Amino acid sequence: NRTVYLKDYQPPQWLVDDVYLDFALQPSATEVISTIRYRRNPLAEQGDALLLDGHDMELLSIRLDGELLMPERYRVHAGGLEIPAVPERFTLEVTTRIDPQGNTSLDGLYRSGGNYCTQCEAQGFRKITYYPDRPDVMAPFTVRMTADAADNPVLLSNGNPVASGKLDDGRHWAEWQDPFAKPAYLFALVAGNLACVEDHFVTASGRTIALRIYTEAHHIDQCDHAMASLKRAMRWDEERFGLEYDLDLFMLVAVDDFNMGAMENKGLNIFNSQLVFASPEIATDDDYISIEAVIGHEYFHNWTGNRVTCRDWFQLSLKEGLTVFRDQCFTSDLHSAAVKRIEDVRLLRALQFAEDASPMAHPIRPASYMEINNFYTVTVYEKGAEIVRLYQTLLGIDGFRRGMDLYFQRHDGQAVATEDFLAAMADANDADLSQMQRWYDQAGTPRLSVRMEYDSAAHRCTLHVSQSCPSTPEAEVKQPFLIPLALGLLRADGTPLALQLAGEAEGCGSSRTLLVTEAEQSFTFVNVPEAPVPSLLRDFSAPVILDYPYRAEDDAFLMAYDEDPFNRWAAAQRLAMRTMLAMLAGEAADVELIATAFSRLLADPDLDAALKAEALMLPSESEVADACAVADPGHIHEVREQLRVRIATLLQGELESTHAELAAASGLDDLAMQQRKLKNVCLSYLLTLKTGRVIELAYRCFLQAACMTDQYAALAGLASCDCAERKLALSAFEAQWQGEANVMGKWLAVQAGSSLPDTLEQVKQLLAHPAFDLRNPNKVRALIGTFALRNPALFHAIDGSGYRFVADQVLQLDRMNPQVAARMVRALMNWKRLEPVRSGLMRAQLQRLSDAGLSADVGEIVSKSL
Ligand code: B3K
Ligand code: ZN
Repeated sequence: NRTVYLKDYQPPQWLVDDVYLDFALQPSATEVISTIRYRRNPLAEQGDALLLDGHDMELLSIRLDGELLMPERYRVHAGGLEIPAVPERFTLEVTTRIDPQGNTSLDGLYRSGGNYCTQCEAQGFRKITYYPDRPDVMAPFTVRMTADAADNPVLLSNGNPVASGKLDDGRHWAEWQDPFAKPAYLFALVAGNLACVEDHFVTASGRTIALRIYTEAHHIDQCDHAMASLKRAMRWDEERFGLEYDLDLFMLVAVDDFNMGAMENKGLNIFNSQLVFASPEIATDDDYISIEAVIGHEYFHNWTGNRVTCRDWFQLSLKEGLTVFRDQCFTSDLHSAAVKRIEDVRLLRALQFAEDASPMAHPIRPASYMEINNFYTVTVYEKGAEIVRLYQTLLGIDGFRRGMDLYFQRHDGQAVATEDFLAAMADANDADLSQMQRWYDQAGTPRLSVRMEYDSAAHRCTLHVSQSCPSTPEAEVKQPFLIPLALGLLRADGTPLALQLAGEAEGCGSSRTLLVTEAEQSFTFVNVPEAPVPSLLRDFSAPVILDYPYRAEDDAFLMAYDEDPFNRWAAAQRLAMRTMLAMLAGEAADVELIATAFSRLLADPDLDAALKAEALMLPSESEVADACAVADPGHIHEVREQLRVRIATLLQGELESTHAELAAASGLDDLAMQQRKLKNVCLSYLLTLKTGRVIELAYRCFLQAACMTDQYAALAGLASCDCAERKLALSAFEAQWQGEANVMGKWLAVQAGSSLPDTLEQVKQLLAHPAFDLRNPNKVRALIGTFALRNPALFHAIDGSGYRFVADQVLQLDRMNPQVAARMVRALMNWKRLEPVRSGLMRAQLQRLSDAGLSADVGEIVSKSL
């Protein structure tokens, strides 16, 4: 398979004036006529050949300016179509035949639940017609479709409906026009039997926008939360960024078969139904928050992605990092900012830091790829969002806004590169941000080491800061990054010190941000009356690993007194990590200290319930594995469980009383959600005791649950207990929810995530259960994905059974859906980091895969891992 390089970028040879698409929709044989006006790009190299992308289609005919081309006038090869001689300007009419029903890759035009839908990002449009399928070719689209009227009463595409009508053969047609020039990856078509909820939004300038959510009729009453979220997102983008919606109609369609979360097609977002449907009975509090966040995310893409798009796919983070940052701010403004920050950082540390340390490590702007779909990663998305956040940390909220305003002023309607974003931020603020470029070009997680030196005679405190970054596939040696280091200094009584750097006239504030720009630097604070405890990297001011020689007592102290809620959480995580690493090394671990610190947190009247819950959740097994030079996943699981049992034993009384006090939390407001979160963390600790009494408690919670949050938490807890109540709860849940596909996904996931020894056997049996379907990505993620990626103890079984199972599934899946298979195969990437026995077993499965015929998607990951 071919590697594509950023350095080889060339502007497009041909530009498109407009696109007219005509679809004759039939499940297994859809004919597409594309009529496209091309003109030579004056800025590109000369040459008379027209090269178009396209595959997986049957080519029926080509007309150039009306003339039918005989086969000797063009060449069709594996990746596309070449017409050696074309004039300066011409109209090309291409007719292709495609098979939506047979399209199991869910990329291009396919069928879901008997309806037609599309997914074109990144390169699905080339499976619909021949086209220069690259984001820097932008054009206005007009789309006409005809379909059987009884099966497909609803016919949708981007933009505005312009005409429709009936035909005599039971078919009907509709025509849509999108006035905004767009790349082909934003094209969408939906046709089928769909119900619709309708609402409207009045923009800041007074325009009324029609809002429609389409779904199968029996889900129509589960769309209220999605609609309310959409309206909140529209309002928020106006208020925070001055950005208004630009068409008169905004449509959102929910489908069950979808490779990712959702897609921002212009005016016609298509969503995985999991991220639309909600009611307290079927969706957890976390689901509610993610639905709101993803609806926001796709809506925000209308400006960051659609109006200003990417020049090429190496620039993916230009739209994704920025849009994730925007959706993070949206959630943070609407709910608890501290909790949102903690959850985002938890995810970044658990998944992105691991990716940075894996064979697939890449910068947020990769320099090369084999399969672009493999680069929709936590690095491009979540680390990308952290890098956008750096601008805001450096420039302030207002400075960041000035940069955004300039970015849109300069680039509206263009396809641009990450350098253009950097330049807009710098120019709007008259700032030199050139060092920021390194965050785009260098992969790896920098380590920031800080050492403190206190001079008691001079009352000076010096922080010696150094940064380093490990080698990653793209580069051995790294240049220093620009790292904002937010910090405070605490006195022994827990109060903050006023911070005054040497050379400054007076102290100002108790929190400030130092700029680390070099490999080694020192910062001296004066008027420091006693040796302080530093609170470093407040609010996670940069995506780095902090290294400071904190003692366990310092962590317990910061947990209790830090002004920065994020750092109270970070101290709790560090204390827990330290305890687990000591246990792993067979050293004495001070469990009393951590239990006392947790107990103090639980009793703190000033701390909200969600922050308590976050602090009580120990770092995950994979985070512990990342902290070990060589990981033994079995031992890590044992140690983490042991620590949970010991904490639960010491705090049983408090956990029970907190659980009881919060039992009545009801409703969907933030307070109730926070209380349920803490309540269920308490329950999960209590369940580690596995006594009849706690099992009974959990089963009662399951039976009496008034919402999915509580029902699911109790079920997930029981799923890891070998008891009669486990079976009862699982079958009751199944009986109650067999009609709700997405809820059955949760039922599969709790079983795949169970720590009971026969979990793999259960998972294998569930493959044959009617609730499972290998063609449905949600079900694959729920069952196979949970086992492979979120159940390290059993996935890493010492006999290699977990690895073999996942490799088996990847092989099967790869034949139908390479994108989903490529997600699963990532579980097998990190054999080099494991102890020798598992390492060999995992590598053998990779080798076995490599010897089989693989898709480009899976092939890239396997070859880079071996
Ligand atoms: N832009 C899409 C992701 C497309 C993934 C293609 N393999 C969803 C999003 O990030 O908003
Ligand atoms: Zn996105």
